[in-house]
Amino acid sequence: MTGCCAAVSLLLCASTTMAQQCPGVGDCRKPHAEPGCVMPECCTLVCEANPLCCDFSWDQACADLALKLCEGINCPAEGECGASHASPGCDQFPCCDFICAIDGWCCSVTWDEACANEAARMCGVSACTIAIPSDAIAELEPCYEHFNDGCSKAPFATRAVLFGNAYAGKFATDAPRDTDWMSLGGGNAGDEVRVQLASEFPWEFQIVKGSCEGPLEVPILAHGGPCGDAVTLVFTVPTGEWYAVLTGGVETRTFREAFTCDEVDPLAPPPKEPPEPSPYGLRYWLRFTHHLAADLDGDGRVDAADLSILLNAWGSNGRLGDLDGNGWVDAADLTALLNAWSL
Ligand SMILES: [Ca+2]
Ligand SMILES: [Ca+2]
Ligand SMILES: [Ca+2]
Ligand SMILES: [Ca+2]
Repeated sequence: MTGCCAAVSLLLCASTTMAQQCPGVGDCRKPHAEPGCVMPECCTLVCEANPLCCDFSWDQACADLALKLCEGINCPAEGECGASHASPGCDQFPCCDFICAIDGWCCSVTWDEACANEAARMCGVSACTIAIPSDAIAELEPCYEHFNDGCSKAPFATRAVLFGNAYAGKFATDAPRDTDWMSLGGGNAGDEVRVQLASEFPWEFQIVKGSCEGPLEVPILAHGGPCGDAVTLVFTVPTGEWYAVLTGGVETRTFREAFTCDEVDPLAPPPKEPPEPSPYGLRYWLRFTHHLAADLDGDGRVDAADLSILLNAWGSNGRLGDLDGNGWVDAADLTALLNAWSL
């Protein structure tokens, strides 16, 4: 026992040495000569139960205690964070802890290629703040509420958006995670849509088609961010019922944890103690613009000039004028053009 313990109570001494020894060195699940072990939370739990593990050495009794008390605490563990390995967890505590918070697979099953890629991309990033356009319309969906989560959360609801306007929103995880579903007013199948998008977190953008009863198809799936200038995505309006959906995620996983709400509503507090704040911000903005498929000369209107182009291409297999994409310019295309006629 160190000298301090002669003068102060054993409890105070134990808590002092615990603070000094956690985290220590050595695997918490295996005995080793040094006091303490490498997983901070597990080390603290074990030493609270048995201060000798932090005073003298991490013996078999301490290792046994760790196996009993530290289930689910897996960081740090053996193996480089940036390389895949069979065992769960990796050797850098903050990185391992963050990746495991958003991707439980990495700490419960195996640190696979996806975990290594997520670590390479997300560990050590610093938060950024994006500039939201001053004319952007606010989402009015508090964190932990689900006002526009489409088929993800009953009752079905979406955010109604119009071409040309900018819309701001926030993404925070909870159970279930936040998904922002948008219904676009206007636009016909075949029209080209551009989406300008910037966010403070890695985003996942989808075009979802069909009804909640199924089948739901995802003809467009894109990922990007965080930070930097707005990117522009281009897609074609599908036929039938469809929605644009924005949420957080990377190619390998969608985010379900670690994006903590930054607003606290006393009437709707978080359902559980939130995890450490995400290294990312929660805000995004986007703007949809569109180009009418039938606007063949691209002047923003469907009128006689476009009709003339279509009639000149009549019967040909040229792409210009083939609005329904069946390979020929014919009566079906003429009907589509007349239906899109600008008033
Ligand atoms: Ca939202
Ligand atoms: Ca939402
Ligand atoms: Ca035109
Ligand atoms: Ca056609």
